[in-house]
Amino acid sequence: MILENNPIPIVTEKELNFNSIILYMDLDAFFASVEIREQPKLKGLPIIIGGDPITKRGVVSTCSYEARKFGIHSGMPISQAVKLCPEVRIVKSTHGLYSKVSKNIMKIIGYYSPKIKVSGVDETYLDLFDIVSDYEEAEKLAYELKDDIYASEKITCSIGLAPNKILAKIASGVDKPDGLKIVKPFEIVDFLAPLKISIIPGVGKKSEFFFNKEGVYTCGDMRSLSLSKVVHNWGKSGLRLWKLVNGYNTEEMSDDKFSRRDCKSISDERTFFNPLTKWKDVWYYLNDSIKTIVSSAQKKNMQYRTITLKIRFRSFKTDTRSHTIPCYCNDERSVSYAIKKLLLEYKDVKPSDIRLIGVKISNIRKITCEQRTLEKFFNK
Ligand code: DCP
Ligand code: MG
Repeated sequence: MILENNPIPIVTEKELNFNSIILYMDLDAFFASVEIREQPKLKGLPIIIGGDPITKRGVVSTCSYEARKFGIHSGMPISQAVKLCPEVRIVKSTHGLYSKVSKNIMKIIGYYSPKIKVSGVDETYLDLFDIVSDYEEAEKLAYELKDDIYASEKITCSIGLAPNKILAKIASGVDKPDGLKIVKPFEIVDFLAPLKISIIPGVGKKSEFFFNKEGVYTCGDMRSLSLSKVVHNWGKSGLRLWKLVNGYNTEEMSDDKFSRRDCKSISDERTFFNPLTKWKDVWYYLNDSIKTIVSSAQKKNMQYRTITLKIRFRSFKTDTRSHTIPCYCNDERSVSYAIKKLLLEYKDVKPSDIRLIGVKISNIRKITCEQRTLEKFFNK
């Protein structure tokens, strides 16, 4: 039974703990940003993506932030949007391009954490628990991610950093576009208090109406209600919201179905159609592969521990040998050393029997800002 004067009833141990740092990324006006990138003359104009520019039929997929100032939004009939802003430009959508951009961006994000949950074409959650040690590091990582995305696709995104997925998503929306908002565990209550109750995912128009009827407009209003009233009026879902606005962790660990993305290797291969006669020549091509891989990893700020040598013989038999070093590295010397060591195992083979050689680095992780600073310091 819940007592009126009991301030924190039925809050479990788990709900008092925040162990993770979650990053939520959402691209800004995604389809519109891609179209503006493709046609820079559209920059700064109110534009709509979707429907037919000639007949002005269909619905708005999305619109630029300039168009949003007129009250235009996704899902609105284009006829209505044109009434709100007669000079609005209507741009037909090019879906193939959006999915290509989305895939590229998700690949970049995958380099930052193996724990990634893509939740839509332009949005993703990353669990940074194993990657950073505090919010300061998480902030640096978030800025790097924003820069990487912009450098690659010339579009901006907004990021929320918070102890759980719900809060990270809410945070990402408050400084849009090109925003970065951090909500640390002890800031949750003050952060949520002025925000409309409908900001919480799952609170739709209907529930908002019922909350408003009871005088609950903001998260702060919800917080000021007694728990017994909340539970009496709105049952379990009310209790969940009450806990959220009071700064408890309402997310079960089992909710965090992050998939582990193991797109974590970089490789390079060379095929010799004409047989090589000397080991010196084999090494020349291997060295070239090593240089290509190391430079690609350095550009992506990746470190690695496992180095693999692949050899395919003229008989098409393929051999791979790997070497894992005790600590992460990202220099040419370590890869070269490991490959030389692995190559020694083939010293009795005739170079002319080799059809293909390949080098792969795996067991990869993104270098955090702190590690990079340390490396720079030691390499001075
Ligand atoms: N989209 C759509 N129809 C909708 C909503 C969205 O086709 N009713 C498409 C177009 C959007 C993309 O999905 O560009 C991503 O949706 P978002 O809700 O993230 O909206 P935007 O990225 O466009 O804008 P924001 O800056 O608010 O994230
Ligand atoms: Mg978006």
